[in-house]
Amino acid sequence: MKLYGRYLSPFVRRVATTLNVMDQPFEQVQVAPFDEWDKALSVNPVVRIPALELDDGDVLIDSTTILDSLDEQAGANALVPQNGKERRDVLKLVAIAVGAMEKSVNSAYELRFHPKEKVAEDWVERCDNQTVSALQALDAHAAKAGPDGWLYGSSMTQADISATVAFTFATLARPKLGVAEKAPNLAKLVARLEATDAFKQTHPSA
Ligand SMILES: N[C@@H](CCC(=O)N[C@@H](CS)C(=O)NCC(=O)O)C(=O)O
Repeated sequence: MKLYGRYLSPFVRRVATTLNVMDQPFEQVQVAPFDEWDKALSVNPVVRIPALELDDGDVLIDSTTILDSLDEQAGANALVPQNGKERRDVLKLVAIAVGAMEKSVNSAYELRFHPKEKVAEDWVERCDNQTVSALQALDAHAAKAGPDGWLYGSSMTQADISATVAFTFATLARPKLGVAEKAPNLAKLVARLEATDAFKQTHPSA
């Protein structure tokens, strides 16, 4: 399999980390969508990353779709429960984590693509507040889970992977938010997971 994208993208990173957790070997193909239009377009008509090329040549796009497909292949080892309330609950936590990613990406894009005098400060502030609100909601689950626990249930789910990636991205993209102080329980879970090989190999600084 080939994973197109960079680990600075939280959407790419959650796919890469999931592949590692599932022991699925893959080759990373670096693509910077803002600098390499044609390369990104060659795998995704929306010109975004991630894209995952399967061994049969099929190309999947969008991290949610890719993760759904990996879970389907994993069967009983899927990282989202297959049905019922468990599935709904985990998907809600994942949606909160992905929301945090989207909002910190929005802030970062606003600051990157507008000259300082044209930055919509109120939009950046709203996105930052949404990032913090989402991470604090995950923090409440981490508090209940305790030091060795998981955001949901008794083993790792996609909620833990996506929450960790969202948190680390927010610390890098929006350091002024001080998310480690605002979500201290989540910070402990993140420290635990970022110390494992599956996460170390996909850290944006790796
Ligand atoms: N919903 C998509 C979001 C992907 C996304 O926004 N990727 C960013 C990188 S962080 C990108 O490719 N941005 C380029 C653009 O939007 O033009 C997913 O989950 O994969």
